[in-house]
Amino acid sequence: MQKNFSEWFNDILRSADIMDTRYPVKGLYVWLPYGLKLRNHAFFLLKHLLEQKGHQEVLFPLLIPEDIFKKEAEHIRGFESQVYWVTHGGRDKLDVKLALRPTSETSMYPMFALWIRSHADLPIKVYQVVNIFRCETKMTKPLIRLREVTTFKEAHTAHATAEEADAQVLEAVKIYKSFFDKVGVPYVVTTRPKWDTFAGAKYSVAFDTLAPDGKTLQIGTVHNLDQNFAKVYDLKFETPDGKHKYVYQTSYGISERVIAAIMMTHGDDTGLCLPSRVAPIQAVIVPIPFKGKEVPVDQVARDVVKELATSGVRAHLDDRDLRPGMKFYHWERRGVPLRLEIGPEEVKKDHVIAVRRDTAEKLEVPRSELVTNVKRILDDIDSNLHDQAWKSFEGSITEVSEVGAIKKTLEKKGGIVRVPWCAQEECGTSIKEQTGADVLGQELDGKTAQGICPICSKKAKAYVLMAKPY
Ligand code: 5CA
Ligand code: ZN
Repeated sequence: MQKNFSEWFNDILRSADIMDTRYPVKGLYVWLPYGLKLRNHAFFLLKHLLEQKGHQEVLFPLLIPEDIFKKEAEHIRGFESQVYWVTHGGRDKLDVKLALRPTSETSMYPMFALWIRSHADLPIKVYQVVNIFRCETKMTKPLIRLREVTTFKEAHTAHATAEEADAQVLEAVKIYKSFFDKVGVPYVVTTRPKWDTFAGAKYSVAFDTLAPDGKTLQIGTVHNLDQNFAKVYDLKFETPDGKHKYVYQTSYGISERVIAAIMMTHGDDTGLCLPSRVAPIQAVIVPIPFKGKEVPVDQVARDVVKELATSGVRAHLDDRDLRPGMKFYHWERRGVPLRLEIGPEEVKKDHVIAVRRDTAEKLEVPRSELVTNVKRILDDIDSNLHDQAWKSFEGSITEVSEVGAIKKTLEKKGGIVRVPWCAQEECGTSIKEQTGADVLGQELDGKTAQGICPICSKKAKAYVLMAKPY
């Protein structure tokens, strides 16, 4: 899988019923039922975490009038080359072209201006999960680089002070960390260099994980927008002492790229291996009938499914007329975390055989303790997947302090290199140019730097992380 990651990924999308990639428009793909369930479970977790921290869900229109879209100069410079335009309504040319949102700052903030009157209206913390359109020029890839991002969770906030906006960035980082932790996807968090900051933001913080081929994948970003958008969209509020001030804003987003991250982080040569928290089916029950003993086996299998389902486990009975071995393979490929086998022997002994997808371990579970045991094993699978993924992720971060070694490490081993840096932008761009690798940024909670900058030989003030990104 490491060697042929791309092939593995494309293969598994179809054979595990995640997506059909044959839609006749570049960068657009079709979600299949099983994949869509996986997506829904993952985004349900994320929405729940946001709601717990006071974010409220909203839903804005897809179309943005050109004049409004073009108000924030930096933002436009960043997105202009990627915007799809609606120019006609039927046969008639529109007076004002309409942009298909590439992200929603410019559709939301004019409305925020109408909502915000006084300090009592702040903070605003909203989010939506929508489709966005970006005419990406880099090679498109299902789930990873789309032209229609179908699942764009974007949060937008407005605050009275700069400090509150900074604090909001940290809250967002914390929310994203717990989300990625829940699905066992390891990450580094960095402040992006100036040249890679979101269009219109003061600074951007990003989460990156690793693909099996050694390239990094940006799986989420948090931006401090400062007053940049507030000034052009006139987002003012009245302070308690009657002054009028612009608000401070943040925005942060995660897309279905995280589904790709979940798939590639835990998958293996057999197929997917899904954390139970997001698995569409958490336990699949496979009856192993023997001639003449079908009746009790089928009955027990039905009872087991019912018992699990009523106690909140997503259980599925595979009673198709196929050999058990075929069924095993079918569900292993789709990453179902736990398989329960029931044959005549199990009926007689009043237990079931549980087989873990992550370790292939076989366990006997007494019927009397079925539900508690299944739930415990599922939790155990999730924490095992999490720990395994972090272990291998940490092993792919290499400390390097010379230009030659940075290049060599990224070529031979891939992954991420941690480089001491003087904190001057010129040295950052120079490392990038000399190595051909990208600077992810400065680690958010990085250790104090030691050593010297590989470019200017001055004492290091920080570490930068570098990699070859997707
Ligand atoms: N308005 C801000 C915050 S919501 C924004 O648009 N940020 S972003 O451009 O960085 O996008 C947020 C996340 O969406 C990225 O970190 C990346 O994981 C994902 N993303 C961006 N573009 C694509 C794309 N073309 N296909 C799939 N995922 C994407
Ligand atoms: Zn330097």
